[in-house]
Amino acid sequence: MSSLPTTSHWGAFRVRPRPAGGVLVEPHPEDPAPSPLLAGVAGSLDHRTRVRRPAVREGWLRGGPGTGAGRGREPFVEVSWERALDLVAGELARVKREFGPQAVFGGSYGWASAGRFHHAQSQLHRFLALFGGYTASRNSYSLGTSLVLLPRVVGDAEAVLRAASSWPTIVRHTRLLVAFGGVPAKNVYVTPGGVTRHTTPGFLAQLADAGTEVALVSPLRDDLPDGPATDWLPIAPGTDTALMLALTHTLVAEDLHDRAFLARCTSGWPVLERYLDGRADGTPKDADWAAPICGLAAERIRALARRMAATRTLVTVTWSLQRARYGEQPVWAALALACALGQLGLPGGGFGHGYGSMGDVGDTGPALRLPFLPQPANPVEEFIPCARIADLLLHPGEEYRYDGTTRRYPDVRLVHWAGGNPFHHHQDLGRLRRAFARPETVVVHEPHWTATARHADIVLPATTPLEREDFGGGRRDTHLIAMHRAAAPVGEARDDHAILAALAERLGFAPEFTEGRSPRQWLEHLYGQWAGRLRADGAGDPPPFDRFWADGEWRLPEQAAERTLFAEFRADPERHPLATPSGRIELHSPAIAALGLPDCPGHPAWLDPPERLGTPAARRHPLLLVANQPATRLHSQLDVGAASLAAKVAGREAVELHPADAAERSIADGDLVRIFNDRGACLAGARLSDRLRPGVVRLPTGAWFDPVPGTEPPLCAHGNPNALTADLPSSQLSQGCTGQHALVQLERWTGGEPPPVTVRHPPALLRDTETDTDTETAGGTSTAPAPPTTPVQSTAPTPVQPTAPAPAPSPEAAR
Ligand code: PGD
Repeated sequence: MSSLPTTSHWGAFRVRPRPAGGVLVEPHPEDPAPSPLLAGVAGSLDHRTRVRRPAVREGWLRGGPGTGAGRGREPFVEVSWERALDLVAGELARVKREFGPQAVFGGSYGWASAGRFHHAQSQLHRFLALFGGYTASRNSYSLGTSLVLLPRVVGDAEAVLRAASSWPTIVRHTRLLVAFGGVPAKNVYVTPGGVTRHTTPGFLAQLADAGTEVALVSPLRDDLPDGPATDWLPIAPGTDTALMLALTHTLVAEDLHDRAFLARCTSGWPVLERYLDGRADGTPKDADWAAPICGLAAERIRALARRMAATRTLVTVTWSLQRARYGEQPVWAALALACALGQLGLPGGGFGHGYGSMGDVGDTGPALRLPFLPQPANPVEEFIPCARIADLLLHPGEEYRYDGTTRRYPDVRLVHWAGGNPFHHHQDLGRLRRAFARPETVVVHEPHWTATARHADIVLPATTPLEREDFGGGRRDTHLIAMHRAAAPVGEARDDHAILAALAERLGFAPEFTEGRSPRQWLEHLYGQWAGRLRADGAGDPPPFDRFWADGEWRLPEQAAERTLFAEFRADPERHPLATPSGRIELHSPAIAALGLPDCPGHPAWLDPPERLGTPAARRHPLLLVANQPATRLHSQLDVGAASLAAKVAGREAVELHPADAAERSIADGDLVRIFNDRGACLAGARLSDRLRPGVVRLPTGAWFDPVPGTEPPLCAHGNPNALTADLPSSQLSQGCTGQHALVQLERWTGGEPPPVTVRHPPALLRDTETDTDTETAGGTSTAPAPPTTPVQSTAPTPVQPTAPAPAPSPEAAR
């Protein structure tokens, strides 16, 4: 059979269905650097951890809403779709009737899958808005801190992120790249919605030929690929702001700063200068001051500042730096450093944010808006910054600050999640477990038995993109890709759209939700609208839908010449002011200062994070864990795929540690280790490496959380770092995620037979005797008392009995 087109967050690819079942995956023919994650696709598709039938937690089925203590601990009962949908519709209706729609949390943060129509959150948000509203969530775990800070200090976060110098410009003009957090090559394969041509790895390789030098400021040498001439400054984690301030101090002390640029294009420099030179607080932020904080020699800091002033320099900051306590500071301080150099707006100079954090930053693809599912306004105004999910559930009614406002957490009774894995993405998972025990009902749509599905009451099996039709593309993508269906849905899985359409039917608003269209008709409709807009704007002439579908893709029109936000502004700040109160880059923000926040003052400042090497907190837990993005999967997605499994050590997630730290603890490469602090613990397999700073250990995110029964705080048998991270906000300004760092201790496992990893098997599943005789009649909303259950599988990790392949559910029939 010929191969079928599709795309994913890790790029476009082609799929060849195999006669005996399953698929073969081939890279897109035009992709110069296909993602290594492609190796994980085929194995994940029909892995035994797929949710095959709707399932209800046993305690909820017996006791109804409000029995949350059993979440994540009890077996599930497999039920028919009709029963599951009746239960969910009944709960949505009950909660709205008794408490109002804001009692439904539908923020449902998460990456879900590529595909413009079947995108899980878009579907859920549309459904809940038509239902009468829901408590939403804002911003992202990726960039929640910068998304609040940047509009205040440069006027527009998106412009900084998307209108940055392109990679070809950097290769051509940048002579020195000072990369705080590096440019981690593993991340550039990923973009929301995907890119068809991964060009960044090629540009990174070209830096070497171009003679661009890189100052890699990171505790991890692997944050920059080998190749370019690299000066590795293995900074102590969480101390970049001190280094940035010291570099800026050196520029000023040695009169290397661009006074004219500071005067013309920034506001508040005199306030920052008083802080830098110590007039404000008695402490000059010079290289001698920063050296012991950062663990770098003072002379090295001064030498770097001089090199920066002598050549075309680009200062870049990865998003990981703001995913930490006081995460605003490194972003703001880097901007100030770039302003002091005076190169903002010059090709290949100035400031950039997110090179190496995502594939589309610096990409040259067209910045076109792709087709999208229309979203009705949410009638409920309540929202939370997404990383405050545990606070929301634990502290209804409590006040908190956000972006200069004081807000109150609503009282949430029902959580409806589709397309995210909070038991992967949130910090302090022991605390999140306590939080998730509180709502009356938790509904999750998931393809896999993730930890989030296991902490739900009602789990609805969702298809993956290979099992449905869609089209997709990412920001800066070169193609719109037709996503053909390549496999029958696994088990009884249904598309999120079909699930929500069936719920809307029960709740009486199906015509508004579906608008009478089948998914294929939606695709044609959205494509047609988009093509019409493009033609009207003179931006392109897409082929008719049928032709696009048959061709499998459409090459998007080339974009106009590169234009960066700061180029126009620099040329004439009077005529092209920024959208800040002063119209300039705010190096001191009177508006932020007026908020009086102790954790985010009015100018970039060194605020000592609670967890860093060498502080009193490090006495008991002396190692600094960096919990960064994984190289072998996307967040928690594809963790059961071949690429991720091949990288496990001792059957667990691999933790990298320096040979000196290993020797101190009698740990050899490949040993099973326990990593712990007061919040929790996890098991991991040791990998020794001298490519990280001594005292630092690296455990990437995304190993499926596997709490050992009866452990409190939890011991994760698999190696999820969020068992260890703190659930603290970056600050009261942005309330962003701070999962990047945690102090830990590490020891060789000596506890005998270690607890097994259970998450690669489904949880204990029971069969609903009512479902066995279910006549599958539609309609009605019932929360009838639970019937008796019979075990089909008593204890994990025995796999559930394979079910006979089910016919593909028809979305139309589900309506
Ligand atoms: P994913 O693993 O992508 O992680 O957190 P996020 O929740 O986005 O979860 C997506 C889920 O959606 C998966 O379980 C997948 O199976 C499911 N899914 C996929 N397709 C579909 C679909 O079509 N329908 C349905 N219903 N479900 C689907 C990521 C988050 O983690 C992010 S963005 C960042 S940047 C954070 N990074 C860190 C960090 O650096 N350090 C720590 N400690 N923690 C972090 N957490 C954050």
